[in-house]
Amino acid sequence: HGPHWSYHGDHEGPARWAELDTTFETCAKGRNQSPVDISTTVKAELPALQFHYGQSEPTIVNNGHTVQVNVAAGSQLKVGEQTYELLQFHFHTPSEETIQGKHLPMVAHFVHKNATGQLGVVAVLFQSSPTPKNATYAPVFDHLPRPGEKITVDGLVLDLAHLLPAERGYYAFEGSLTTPPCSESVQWMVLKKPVALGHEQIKAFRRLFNANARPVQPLNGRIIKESL
Ligand code: SG4
Ligand code: ZN
Repeated sequence: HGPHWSYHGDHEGPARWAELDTTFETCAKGRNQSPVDISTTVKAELPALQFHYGQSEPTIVNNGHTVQVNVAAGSQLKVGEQTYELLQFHFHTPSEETIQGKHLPMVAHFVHKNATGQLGVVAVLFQSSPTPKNATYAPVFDHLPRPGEKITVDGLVLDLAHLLPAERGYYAFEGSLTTPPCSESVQWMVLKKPVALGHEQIKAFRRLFNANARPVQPLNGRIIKESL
């Protein structure tokens, strides 16, 4: 682990990340940073997102910045010629990416890597549902670890494919990690259709992380493509 950074305060907050360590300088100098606001888009014939997700007995980790769910190897995402392997997913509240300037209450980022080591992140936005629980996400939200804790639950199996919305329309753009070291060349795919997450589940996450979202970053001429 490197230097300490956080989402709050004048010393370690997002505006200071680049000053905390030389390896974090991209957080300030990068021209293709994430997250971004999604408002002006260009409609384009984007390749379909083909999720070949399986089931996994996950490990749930609280790394102090988020709750992250590490999944077993073997779940893939195919986009055009690219094949990505799913590594993990994790959460932010409110959503890091905004739609027409507005945050959703939460987002999950599904982090994938291709054979050349390039990252592709799929964002699943959450809206709050009056129903207390989304059953598919319940295995995670019923076992939220405390900071520094790592949990595996015997017999707990996540059906990864069901974590995604049925509709696969998406926005695509180039970006970065939204945390230090803010490395670029990350391919971002934001699913347009939000998933309903139970208000109790959102509350449970917010008890751990009051807010863990980096502010939106300038597009600097980047174009956001939107699937037809
Ligand atoms: C979260 O802090 C994850 O726990 C990190 O995962 C992740 O970094 C980081 O977010 C940035 O990812 O989709 N928000 S993001 O841009 O995946 C990486 C780990 O530290 C490298 C493994
Ligand atoms: Zn993230």
